Amino acid sequence: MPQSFDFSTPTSTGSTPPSEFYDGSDAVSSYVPVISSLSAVYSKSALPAQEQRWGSLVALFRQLYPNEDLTFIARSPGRVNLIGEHIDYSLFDVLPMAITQDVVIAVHVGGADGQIILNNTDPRFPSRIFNIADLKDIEIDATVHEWSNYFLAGVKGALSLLPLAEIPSMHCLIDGRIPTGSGLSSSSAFVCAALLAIVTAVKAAAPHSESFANAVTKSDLVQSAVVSERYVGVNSGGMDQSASVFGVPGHALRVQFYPELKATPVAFQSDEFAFVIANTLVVADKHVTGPIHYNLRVVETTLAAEILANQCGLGPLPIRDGFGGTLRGVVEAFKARGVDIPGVMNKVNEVFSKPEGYTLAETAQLLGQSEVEITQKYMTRFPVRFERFQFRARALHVLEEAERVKKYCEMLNHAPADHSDGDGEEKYLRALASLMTASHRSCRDLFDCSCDELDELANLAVTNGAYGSRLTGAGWGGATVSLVPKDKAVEFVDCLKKQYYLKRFPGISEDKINDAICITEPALGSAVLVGNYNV
Ligand code: NG1
Repeated sequence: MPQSFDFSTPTSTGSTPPSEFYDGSDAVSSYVPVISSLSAVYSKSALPAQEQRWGSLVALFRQLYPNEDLTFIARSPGRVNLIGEHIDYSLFDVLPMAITQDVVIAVHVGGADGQIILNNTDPRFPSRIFNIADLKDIEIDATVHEWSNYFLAGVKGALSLLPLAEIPSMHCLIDGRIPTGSGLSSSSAFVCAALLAIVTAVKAAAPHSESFANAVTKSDLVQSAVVSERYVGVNSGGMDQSASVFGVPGHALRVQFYPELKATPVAFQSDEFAFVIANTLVVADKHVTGPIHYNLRVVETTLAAEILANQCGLGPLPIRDGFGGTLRGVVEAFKARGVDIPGVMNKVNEVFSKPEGYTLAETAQLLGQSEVEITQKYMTRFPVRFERFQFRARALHVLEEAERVKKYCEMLNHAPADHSDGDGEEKYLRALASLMTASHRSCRDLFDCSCDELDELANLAVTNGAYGSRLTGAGWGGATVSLVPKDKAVEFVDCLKKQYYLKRFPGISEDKINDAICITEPALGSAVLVGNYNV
């Protein structure tokens, strides 16, 4: 018999939800919070719309599964990356934050049919049914663009985390509110939510067993989600999953991958600014364009690292996730030999002296390996298409961007003492934001991951009063993030509406524009919501 879902018990009085799940220590090793109130997830301003949305979700769930209890709802958010683009897979720190937009999965656990049933609130994604017995060795066909693949990636992750556990029947309704291809990590949020839903279902089905599900930490979820997402065809880094799972309200997250995964919440020292996300509405689907964009950049940076190690006699580099060496490995090896970052940059310029880039044959020569060997090692699981590798530009972007992240974090940690003076605060924010603008330029000129629309939005942002602006996420479309004075944020959004959206897309609806551009705040990461019903 269906039970009611209780969203009440608001406890928040400020504009952001209470950081009750962050005790000021390491945000990584703890468990995903189980909560009973939406006010623990969403800020006061976001709450009314979210209550309505969740209410509709529960109503639809009951319509679809009239005789089934709603056991729990798993939720994982998207993220915006403030700075540190395309450097996570080289194992350098990045600084994302979780956002309000998320993927939620309402689940009934424990039917007798041995099935996972997936329904989606979005009619573009038709229902899917899987027999759990067939999922043990399921192969995901990454060449087919199929929405349920992201859930299956979660199944793979759960089976690797809990190899001895039985997945129970799960009847699900999924609602995703992160626009796909917007650079806000809809795919990772989906994989994280699916993985969390499955692990939670395992636990709900056997609450008293000594199941490993009781021991799955946030860190386990992240590491498993990163590996799982690769089944969908992207050679992903770990930033998105980290932000989605570890997010802390009111904080950015400094995510470190070296020497091991660590996420440190970073508070903002000023409340005189806001972040505005603006979607270009150019869909950047890295699962489709991987071979010429994302996966190719992973290959270029990996080969650049291997070549530097070979040419500079650094010896074999530690291998990232069974794939290859990293530029972080190169920096560490040079550091051990007394060479600093400017020194490493000089080496990059020396070793990669050809401005036109490198053919596969030239790459083979620099690496001392055959073309076949290189193709097999680096370009077979995730195929790429290229004419020449641009090792110098890609490596310089990575090294410079990593330095910008360091500076940005230092600035966040040590705000100037003269905050009371308005000028001091503005100067501070401008300096912070100038790192973001420099990051955009580097993404555009060195990493070649921008596009005309992103450049236009970033420029419009600065001419309309933003302190700084940059593309966020993988690029080639998707969104920008701008740091703007708080008291001008609403006016700023209006200007971009007129100067970008209404100009480029005449006749675009108000709703579409409002979905595309928003003032955002750092939100809570993954959570499981349990109402006053029988778990
Ligand atoms: P998007 O495509 O914006 O979700 C991708 C990667 C990140 C990171 C950024 C670039 C995945 C799942 N996400 O993010 O790890 O490399 O590009 O900084 O591959």
